[in-house]
Amino acid sequence: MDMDAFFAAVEEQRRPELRGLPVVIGGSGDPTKRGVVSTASYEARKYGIHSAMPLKTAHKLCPRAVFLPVDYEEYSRVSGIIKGILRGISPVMEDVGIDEAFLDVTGLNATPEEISTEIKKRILEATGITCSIGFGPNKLIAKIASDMQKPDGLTVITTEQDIEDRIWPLPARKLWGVGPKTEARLKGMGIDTIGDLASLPYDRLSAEFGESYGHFLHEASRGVDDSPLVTQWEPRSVSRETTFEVDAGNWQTIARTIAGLAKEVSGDIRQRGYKGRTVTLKVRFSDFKTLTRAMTLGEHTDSYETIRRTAFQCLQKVDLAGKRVRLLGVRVTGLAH
Ligand code: TTP
Ligand code: MG
Repeated sequence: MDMDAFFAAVEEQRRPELRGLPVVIGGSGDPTKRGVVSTASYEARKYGIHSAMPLKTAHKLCPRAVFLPVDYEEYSRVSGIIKGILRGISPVMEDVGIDEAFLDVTGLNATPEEISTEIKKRILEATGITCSIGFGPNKLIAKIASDMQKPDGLTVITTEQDIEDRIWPLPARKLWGVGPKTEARLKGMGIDTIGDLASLPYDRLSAEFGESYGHFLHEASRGVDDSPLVTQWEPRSVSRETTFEVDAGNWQTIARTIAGLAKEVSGDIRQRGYKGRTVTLKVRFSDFKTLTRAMTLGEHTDSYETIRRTAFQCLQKVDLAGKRVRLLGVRVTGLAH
């Protein structure tokens, strides 16, 4: 989720007379003084005004635009309301910036359209402003999708075919982690789109960009991204983890261990009189690479069966092929009495 023209939208909300006018937020709000544009309303963008442009340039492009100073305090207050709404939809939220967040809605038993409608409705009711939402199998795709139909957009990218049809035609620059320098080098290699990038053999990319970044580009251009949501520390969670004496490669050993951890966790939360809504599985491989997979349930539970089953569903989202596991953990959050 990414808010539309966020600072400008907040200003237009508290000063309705500004609506529909070109509005530019930046610096002290005086375009004759030094300072850059923080953001411009969509009306102002029609004149070519954009973030990071000097205020003076913006003023030249559109002298009749309304220039306002940045009021972080107010934008942070509105941002807090929005993040609270998102957490109410699913507690697995990564807070990315003042107007942006990732939400893990796996297991919410609702369609992207239903979830999106609910989020947009609640945010509009509480703040009067609109946002754009992108759905995807991972953060990389969701982020790109959120930007594809602004403002008040909803873009759902779920299948391989969607990635080929809708992500591949985009300029390579739209890929997270591709900045202007990489873009220029890619152009020199005749690579313009994400699809062009995806068609390059890995060897070519690693020769040009090194193994690590080459690997990233290779995977990202195919829509592959395993990075977990970085959620905030939650004081109320119950977890258990265990490190194997010898790294485990056997699925049965892994499954038995997860079941054992789920049993301990469920016993613990029951004893404390809690029920939880989100189950997170943590897997650390023998190379110390660690990932988490979380699922949020429709209702709170303290049932061993449910926690175990949900942890197993998380396990299904982990690629174990050819890997050995060093550590496993099960955590339950979203606790309520
Ligand atoms: P963005 O989400 O990048 O921009 P936006 O919300 O204004 O517009 P869009 O509809 O395209 O998402 O950034 C969020 C806020 O962060 C933005 O309102 C102002 C601030 N910001 C800056 O202060 N400087 C910058 O260079 C950028 C890009 C944003
Ligand atoms: Mg935004």
